[in-house]
This record gives sequence, C-alpha cells and structure tokens, in this order.
Amino acid sequence: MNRRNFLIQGSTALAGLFVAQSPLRVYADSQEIQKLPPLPYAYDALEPHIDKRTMEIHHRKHHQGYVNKLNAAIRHNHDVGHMPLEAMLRGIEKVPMNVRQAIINSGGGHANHTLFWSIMKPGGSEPMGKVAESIQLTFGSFDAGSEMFDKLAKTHFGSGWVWLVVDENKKLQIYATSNQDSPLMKGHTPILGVDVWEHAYYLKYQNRRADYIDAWGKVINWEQVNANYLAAMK
Ligand code: MN3
Repeated sequence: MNRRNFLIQGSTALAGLFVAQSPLRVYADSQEIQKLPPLPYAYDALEPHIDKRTMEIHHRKHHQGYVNKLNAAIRHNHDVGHMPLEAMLRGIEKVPMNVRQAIINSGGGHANHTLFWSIMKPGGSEPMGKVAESIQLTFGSFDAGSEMFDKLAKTHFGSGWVWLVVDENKKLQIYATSNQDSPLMKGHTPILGVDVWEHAYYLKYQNRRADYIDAWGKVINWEQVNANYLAAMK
C-alpha cells in the first residue's frame, strides 16, 4: 500500500468512526457537504446585460436550492456522500438507484451553475487562444460555431442548457441538454455553457430568450473558457 492509498483508507476509517460517534452532528440539517461557491464578481457586475435581481435570485435561491437538495440526497449515503461532485456525475451509472435521479438533477444543477458563473465576467471579452482556433478548425469558422451555438440556445424547447464541450476523443462538440443534465454524465467536459431555463432571464427579458442569448454573448469570459479548454485537453 502506498502512502496515498494509506491516506485515503485512513481518512475513510476516520470518517466511519466519526459517523459512529457523532450521529447528531453528521445528520444535522445544517450540515453542508457541498457548498454554494461565491460569485467571482458582484451581483450587479454584469449589468445591463444580466440584471442584478436575476443574478441574486439565480445564485442565492436557485443554485443554493440545488446545493441543498444535493446535500439532502447524499447526507445518508456513504457510497457517494464523500465523492467529489464531478466524480459522482462522471460515474453516474454506478451511483445507487435511490439517489441517482437526485444527483442527476441537483448535482447537475450545482455543477452547471458553478461553471456558468465562472465563464462570465463584467464587460465580457473577445474570443482568444487555442479554444478560438479549435472552434474555427472544428466548425469551419469561428462565426459558424458561434451561430450553431446561438441557434440551439434560442430554439431549445423547454428548460436546459447549451454547451461547448471537449468530448471523449478530445474534439469540440456543441449540443443542448434538457433539465440539469450535465455533459459530464456522457464523459464529456463542458468548457462553456448557457442556462436557457426561464429563471435565467425572465425578470428582464420575459419571453425574449433570443435577446437574453445576445446579451449573454457580451459577458463571456473567454480567458476562462480557454483555460477550461486547455485543462480538458490534457
Ligand atoms: Mn439556472
């Protein structure tokens, strides 16, 4: 047994001991296993494109809600309770059936929103780096890739997301998923995504999803998308 294995097994044993001795603390309602990450900018920082009120409700209520429901689902499940979120979603076929759908919905919601906040920034940015080159090579031109993404985002039926992912062959793909289904469950790594649930835009844009998608395009953090791309290609 190498040192790393010893540490993992040691910490699992400790966790078991802790559960046995302190059930009240472990099962308390206030226990947080997964946590809501803070926004990397102020709630009003994406104005006028994405309004402050939408950002507050989206982050504090919707995203927090996914985190709470995920914690409620995994709290009593020691098979998955201590796994990193990404590992849970990538290994979703091995997750016990009694918590699988909760992890698809709430774990997906947590992962999707965590990425979403990080790929936006005040003032937006110009497409750059290897990811811009790769979009050009994959879809014929940067504009062709961009149009494909926008069209899907503007026409996807019902709630969901549109993604730019690195697939299992290290190729870029653009596609939509419904509800909170994460590309991680297909073995893909999402590097850019847009939330097309009505809660992402209804307060400011009402039924005008296309206006929201155009506005969102003005706050993309391409530096982060490029960093995500480089990490996924390793
Ligand atoms: Mn959302």
